[in-house]
Amino acid sequence: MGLASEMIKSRLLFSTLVLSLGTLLPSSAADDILLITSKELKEAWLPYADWKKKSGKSVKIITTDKIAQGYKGPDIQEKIRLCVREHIDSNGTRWVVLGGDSLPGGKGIVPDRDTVHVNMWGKENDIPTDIYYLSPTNWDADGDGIYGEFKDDAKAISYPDGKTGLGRIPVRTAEDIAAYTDKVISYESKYPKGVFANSITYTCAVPGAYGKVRRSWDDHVSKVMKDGKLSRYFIHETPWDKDKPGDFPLNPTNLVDLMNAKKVGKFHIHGHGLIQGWALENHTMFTKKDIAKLTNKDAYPIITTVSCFTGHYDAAKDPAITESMLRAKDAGAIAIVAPCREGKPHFVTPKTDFPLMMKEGKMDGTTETMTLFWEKGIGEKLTTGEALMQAKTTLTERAKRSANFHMCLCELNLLGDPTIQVSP
Ligand SMILES: [Ca+2]
Ligand SMILES: [Ca+2]
Repeated sequence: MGLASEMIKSRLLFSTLVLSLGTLLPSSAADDILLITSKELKEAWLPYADWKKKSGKSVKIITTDKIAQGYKGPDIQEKIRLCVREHIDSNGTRWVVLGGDSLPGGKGIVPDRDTVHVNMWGKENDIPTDIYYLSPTNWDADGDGIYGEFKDDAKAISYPDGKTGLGRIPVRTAEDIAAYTDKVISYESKYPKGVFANSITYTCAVPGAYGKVRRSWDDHVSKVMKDGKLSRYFIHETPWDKDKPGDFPLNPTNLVDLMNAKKVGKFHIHGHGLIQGWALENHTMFTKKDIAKLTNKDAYPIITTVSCFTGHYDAAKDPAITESMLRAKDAGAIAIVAPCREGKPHFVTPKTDFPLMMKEGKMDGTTETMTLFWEKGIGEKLTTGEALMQAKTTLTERAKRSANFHMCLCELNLLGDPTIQVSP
């Protein structure tokens, strides 16, 4: 046996050893972060990966065409799921970043998995469900190619276990990635201390929702933000009212000023919305033209919002307002939890729960998910991706019992970096 074959033999032995020890190795040998993107955008993600490595997290970037070649499945989404699971199970992956936007019909940079849900308007076939990618099971128990059917696929649906953080950064170009990476580096190295870190503003443009929005803070988030500064920016009440209650209107100009003042690091935006914006007071709408007025460099808030369609990242029409907030250079937001479609109040028993929401402020599934996101993220010092996944873990039992909650867990995606702290 020659020297070369001896070397090959010992290398083989070594790789077998590494493979078998894979799960026991320290995190430096694991892929802490798995980032999935297209072949074209891989290079643009390298500075992001370098930054994460500097802060002690190992990163593996894998492209969708490598995944398409390396895994077996009926479509690219199933192959992505298998790839993600392999990394979680064998390489110790703790965060999964879907590094690109999606388009209808399994297209886009990192296509989403559409799941089917029956809503009050009939069948809705296309709820983009990023948690599918964490699932050990394939969400199509009856094998009909329709995913996530509440009854027929129940055996193959699994919700996040909270151990792996997941998020999608819905970028389209190398410029988007560079702008977003700058914001991540700023967030992790120059996070404003003091009032920005300790402030949360709840905006509410729908009087019928005041009750549950109040209780989100009073009964929950206030418990983990003990010295936190709360502001309620409701149509009929703000801390900035002068002569009479509500005379400081909840409109785009005032919201832009509030973000530019760099004094609030956490927002919950409650009210109606469309793909292009948040509906505010007096039929005004916060849109891309307002984002152009943002100058909140180095003070990027995290936002949760229940407003319909604001998280509709997977549409042919692009960008959604949340995408504009994330892609904005030197301005906007760092992470957003938003509904991709109607964002309706989800209840297990709507008949009795809905009146309770109106009367006592009982929180619906959407408001509860976002409240849990803040509670866990702040209280347990989690990253955004971990906080949202753990919120969903908490609601799993209800999702198994109720098609409404099943939809709730599917339609609320994290847009933004899942590896950053909710409260640095
Ligand atoms: Ca099915
Ligand atoms: Ca999009």
